[in-house]
Amino acid sequence: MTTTPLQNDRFLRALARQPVDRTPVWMMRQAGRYLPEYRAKRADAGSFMDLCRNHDLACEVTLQPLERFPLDAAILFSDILTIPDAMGLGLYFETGEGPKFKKTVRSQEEVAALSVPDAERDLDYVMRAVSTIRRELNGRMPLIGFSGSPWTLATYMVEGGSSKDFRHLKTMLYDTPDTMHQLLDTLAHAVTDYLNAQIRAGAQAVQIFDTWGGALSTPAYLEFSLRYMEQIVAGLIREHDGRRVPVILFTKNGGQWLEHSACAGADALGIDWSTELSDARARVGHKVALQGNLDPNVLFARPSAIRAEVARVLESYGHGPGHVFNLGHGISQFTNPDHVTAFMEALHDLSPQYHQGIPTQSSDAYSGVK
Ligand code: 1CP
Repeated sequence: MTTTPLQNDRFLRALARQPVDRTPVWMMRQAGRYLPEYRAKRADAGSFMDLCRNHDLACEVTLQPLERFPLDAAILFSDILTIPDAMGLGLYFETGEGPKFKKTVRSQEEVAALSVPDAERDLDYVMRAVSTIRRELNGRMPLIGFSGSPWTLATYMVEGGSSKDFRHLKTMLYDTPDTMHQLLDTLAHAVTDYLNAQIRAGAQAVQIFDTWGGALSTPAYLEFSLRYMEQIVAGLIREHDGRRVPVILFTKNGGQWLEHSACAGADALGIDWSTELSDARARVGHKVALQGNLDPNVLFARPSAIRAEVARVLESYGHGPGHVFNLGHGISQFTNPDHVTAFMEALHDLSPQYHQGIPTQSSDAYSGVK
């Protein structure tokens, strides 16, 4: 694997709460259907999973948004549902619909029959994509690897796809919590192995997506979601190639639990746009960096409105290091790419003032990420 020095390390520095010249940015689903070049590649490939399984194509679509916009990180083009697929559940996507599984996991017997995939063997296409992207990036910027949280993966495995009410999942949680725990423990082992394999293949930071953690009560979030993310974080490779590999936890609609999430051992918390950054920063103190967040639907508005909202988000975090700007949750397929350009321009104009007067090249401050 390449050990080319990083030309742009703003993202890693911000995650380590070290000074930067401007606020780094990446977008959730930055490679996706809003880009005509993505739609063309996807049509060539045949299906979304065909794109993911072909490491050259996965690499090409990962790099597409980086050619258009001055982003500070690449994110692996893949999906969180690769793990349940590797467990034999049979992932498929029907046009215009979300993900679906041929098999579901609902009984104690079905949970007991699951085994943890060997990430390097059963998910080798993901690892090949990671190493290909890393090679092609050639040190331009860092690569983010990712996984779903055990709880979020369980929602899809138990329901057999996306769900509005999590009927089968909540039945399992309240009727047979031991079975639920067994499933989550198996998934926590799978996610740990999977993320460590991505790190060995070249991922320079990893994010755990807990998209459905916000569907839980407070005690259930702590017991069924956060606890397993904590277990994963404790098992992750935290330094690779002489550099810290930061971990970001993102619980959608998890703003009310930040004090708890900040103690899970991660370097940073992703927060969705419904949580105010000023409030989040005051609550987590110096424990973690914060990644967040512009309502992606702001991009439907005119450039002046986009700029005003970027200004508001920057002001909400305020001065000093520890902020990664993120557009989430998920850029809409109907977004005009020119509006993304307007967003980037606003951020590049407005963010440097929040970092002025803070030295960026102190060797002491830099040593943490090397
Ligand atoms: O081309 C297409 O139609 C496929 C749409 C698509 C894309 C572009 C899916 C199906 N997944 C992805 C890529 C993807 N998924 C990335 C790529 C990296 C990037 O460029 O940002 C990432 C990080 C994910 C992660 C993912 N998949 C999550 C967690 C983040 C989130 O959105 O909350 C979840 C929940 C999934 C499941 C999934 N896969 C695809 C869809 C449409 C969904 C969501 C289904 C649902 O809402 O339940």
